[in-house]
Amino acid sequence: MTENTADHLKAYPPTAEFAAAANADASLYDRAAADRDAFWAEQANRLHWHEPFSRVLDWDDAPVARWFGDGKLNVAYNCVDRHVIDGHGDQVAIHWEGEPGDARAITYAQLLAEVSQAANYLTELGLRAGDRVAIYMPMIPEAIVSMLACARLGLTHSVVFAGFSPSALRQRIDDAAARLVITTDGQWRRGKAAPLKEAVDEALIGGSHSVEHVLVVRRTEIEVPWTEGRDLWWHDTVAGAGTEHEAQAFEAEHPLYILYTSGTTGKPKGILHTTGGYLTQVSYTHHNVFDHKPGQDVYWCTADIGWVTGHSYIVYGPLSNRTTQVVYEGTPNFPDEHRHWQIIEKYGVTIYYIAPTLVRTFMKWGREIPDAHDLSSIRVLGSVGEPINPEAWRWYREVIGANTAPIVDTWWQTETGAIMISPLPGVTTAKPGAAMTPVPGISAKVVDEEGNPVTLGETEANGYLVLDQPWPSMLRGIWGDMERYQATYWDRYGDKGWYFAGDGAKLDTDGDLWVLGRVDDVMNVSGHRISTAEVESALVGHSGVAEAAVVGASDDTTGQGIVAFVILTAEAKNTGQDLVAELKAEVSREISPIARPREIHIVPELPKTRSGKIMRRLLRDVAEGRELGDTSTLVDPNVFEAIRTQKTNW
Ligand code: 6R9
Repeated sequence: MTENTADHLKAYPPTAEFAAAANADASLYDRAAADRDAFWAEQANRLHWHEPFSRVLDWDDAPVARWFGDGKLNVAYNCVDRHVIDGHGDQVAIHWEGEPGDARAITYAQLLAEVSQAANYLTELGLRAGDRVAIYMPMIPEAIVSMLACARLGLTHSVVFAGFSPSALRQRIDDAAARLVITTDGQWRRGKAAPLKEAVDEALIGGSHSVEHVLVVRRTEIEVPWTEGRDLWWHDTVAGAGTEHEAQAFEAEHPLYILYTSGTTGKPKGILHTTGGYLTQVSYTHHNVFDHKPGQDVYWCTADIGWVTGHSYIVYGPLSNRTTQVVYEGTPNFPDEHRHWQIIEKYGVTIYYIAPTLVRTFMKWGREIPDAHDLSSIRVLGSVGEPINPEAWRWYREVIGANTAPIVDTWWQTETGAIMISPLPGVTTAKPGAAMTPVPGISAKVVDEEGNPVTLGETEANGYLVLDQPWPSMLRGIWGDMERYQATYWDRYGDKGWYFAGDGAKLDTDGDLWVLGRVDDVMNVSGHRISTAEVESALVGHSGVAEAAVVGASDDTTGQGIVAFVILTAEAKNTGQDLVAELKAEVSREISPIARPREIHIVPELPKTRSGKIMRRLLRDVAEGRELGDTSTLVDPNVFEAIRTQKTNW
């Protein structure tokens, strides 16, 4: 298969100025390679340990690791108290921006007082270390306060995205046997107050054996159903609790949180993370990958706390590094498409971390929108969640980053807990669309079915991404199902002891790593392995295409045939057959004739999960004319009607 070599040739080295002031330098790689344990011990010692550790890694019980196992620490102390004690109590921790336009600036001293109040009240409720707490809240400060209060008390939180249905919530509450649910009366969505407490009540219908109380923050002031004795208002309870609370130390392997992530099929997996190793790696990566400078930068990660990116790069990583950050409650186009750029201007955001799907949405809306704003404060751009196509990468850098800001394309997963593969700004010469190399201290390989390293010759080599060494923020299991943990991640390369990430990847001739997407998104056409992401990238490279999703549909002759769904840009005229022919030719040109789509459907929308991932499984159902599978995690299940009725099949 020929490759789009032009993309590989144009690389973006750091400027001398950025490199000179960067947190990271190339020696990190050497030091990590020379003595991995010593390197991670050094990173762990960026944190405050109530009791120091003597052993770095214990892998005797593989695949369950113990990192810094005999050390003790308190996560919330590290994220809040420490900064106040060091004299930074007046620094703003959170510039919170509500959807309706209300705003709050919360300093580290105020955050400490609020977390202490919540910790005091949760203790009064009888919650004890090890108990589970479900958090089902929109992006408001109390959500972060709740997470930190749990961490402070050694309670294990399970944050459930507030867009999930009552049945999804119930499943998660039951699986973790949560004793408490923290929620809000409602949440703002495009100017309307949508009920949330009501959804909790629905989830608890028929009684839950585990839930004793529901703690409710008032946000929208809508009416809520109320169960006396069980339900409690935050403002009547937490808000009146004492503002002082002494943090106790917990063992480094004490559970911090469970976060559910959907597997390809079946019941969601409760990914379990612990404290010492997790905090070490989120803190270290946030410092080096985003080049974050405490007291100077204004950081904004636009994820929701319902996803791992919110856990690691809104709450634990940034706060452990004394970050001043923006937290925004709403969507990027409320009240209009200028919202993100207004927020960046208002707070002088310097580091901006989003998903590629958002970049492509901004492209669809048109560059005149960001161009109408002063975005000159931005100095680092981040990408996460899916492969970023070179076209979007270049647009992001040029339009949002003034053609100077480095882009860090960060590969990681709910399971890895923290960033694993990414350029380091100021160090790495980045290539559009490549996650590049594992960060110092992390080891990854691209291997074939049998576990042999893919060999680089004249061309690039494709294979599976594996992690061949344990890492500090790795998951410690699937809650309540250690067999599934073993089977999902470790059996595939069981004899080697490698973690199977479920992603395809390629190494280019420089040995740099490109993540191609989930393995089930890699198509096999006439024996050639072609990534859906590569074809999508080629399609989006055409000026008429705003977004594209590609699936492999079964084909009698070739094994799989490539079926593409595209949304056109506002300017592009749907010239029907001509445009489709042109797009097919474009893919042939950009990748190879073997990647030429069998069918291209022009559609008004693409089906996406609430975290912004395209549901290719459902598109495959459409492409193969099957009944649709489970659509419960879609943002808008009606999107399929639109696709079915409007798709034009050439
Ligand atoms: C953090 C997060 C994990 C899956 C992962 C991969 C995809 C994430 C990526 C990327 C290419 C990147 N993914 N980052 N693919 N380049 N920079 O997204 O976690 O929701 O668990 O998803 O997302 O396929 O396996 P999660």
